[in-house]
Amino acid sequence: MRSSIALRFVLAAGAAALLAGCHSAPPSAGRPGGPAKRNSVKVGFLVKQPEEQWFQNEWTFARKCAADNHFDVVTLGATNEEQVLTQIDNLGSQGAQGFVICTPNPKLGPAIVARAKANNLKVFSVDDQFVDADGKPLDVPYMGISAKDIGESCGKELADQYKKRGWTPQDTAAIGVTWDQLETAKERTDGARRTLTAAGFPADRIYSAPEKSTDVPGSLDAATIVLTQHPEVKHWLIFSMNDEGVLGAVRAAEGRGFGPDNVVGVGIGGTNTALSEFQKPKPTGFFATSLISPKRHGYETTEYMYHWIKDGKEPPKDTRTVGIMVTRETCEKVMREQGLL
Ligand code: FCA
Repeated sequence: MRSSIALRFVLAAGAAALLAGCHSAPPSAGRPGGPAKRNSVKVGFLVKQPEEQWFQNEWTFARKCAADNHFDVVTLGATNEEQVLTQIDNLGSQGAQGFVICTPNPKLGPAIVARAKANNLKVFSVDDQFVDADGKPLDVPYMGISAKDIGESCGKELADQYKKRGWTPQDTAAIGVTWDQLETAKERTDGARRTLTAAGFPADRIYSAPEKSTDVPGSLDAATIVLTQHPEVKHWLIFSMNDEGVLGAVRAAEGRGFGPDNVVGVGIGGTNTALSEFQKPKPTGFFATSLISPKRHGYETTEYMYHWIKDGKEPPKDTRTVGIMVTRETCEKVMREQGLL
């Protein structure tokens, strides 16, 4: 419990620092004889959780895109409605012409679109899709992960390990750390549940652990409740919407004496978060993750916005990116192949 509070404090302090220092422009790309001339395009990149590695990676690739194309990008944290609307006004008054955003709440979509229009800014949504009051997706360009397929691949990986290890339904259960209020999150965990049960794992042995925040402490708290309720379980399978959701549950299980021999966690995310877990001297219960692409979600979305502003070329309406399952053995190699290292 105490470590959970300490972790929350560190994360909150990190988030505050990021929010405070978030106005950044990319360095000019160098060329012999001096920096390349910047053009007048300025793009914002707003994210809902600036302390999360995924979003920092998106920013890194957004900045790279701006440096490569000699325009300005402004990376901003916007964790609630007030911040989102204020940041949009800020971008407008700074002379930006558009922004990419992972909204803190998809239902803010209509308000974001209205505020962008008032400031004469184009909008591209990334990761979490805008919805209207009835939950219907808005007609705004979007790039997200193929949430259903990726979730299903996590369930398949868990089922394969469950069978390979010869575990039985009597002494095995699964924890699904869930965040059902977000469609892309629900699609992922529903997908994992579906393939796990289709492979023969009993549905009534899959326990939901709804988290109160989508970070490691939120997942740790949610998973602890399930672990406490089921002291009879000997082996645990763990899935969630992202690596943080799986890591929190793996840490909670470790706190109760479960290690890599009796825990299999399969995350979604990859990159630095998973890699640092895989690079620990000894394996942990965090067994695998579906590596998704902050490069596509950061670089490509920013590039779409750039061409929309500069050349009037509208971005595709709906782009879904794939995941690649990686483990301790393959993560670094695949990251290298994908241009992530
Ligand atoms: C959502 C999640 C992030 C990441 C992204 C692709 O925004 O909150 O962790 O998985 O989708």
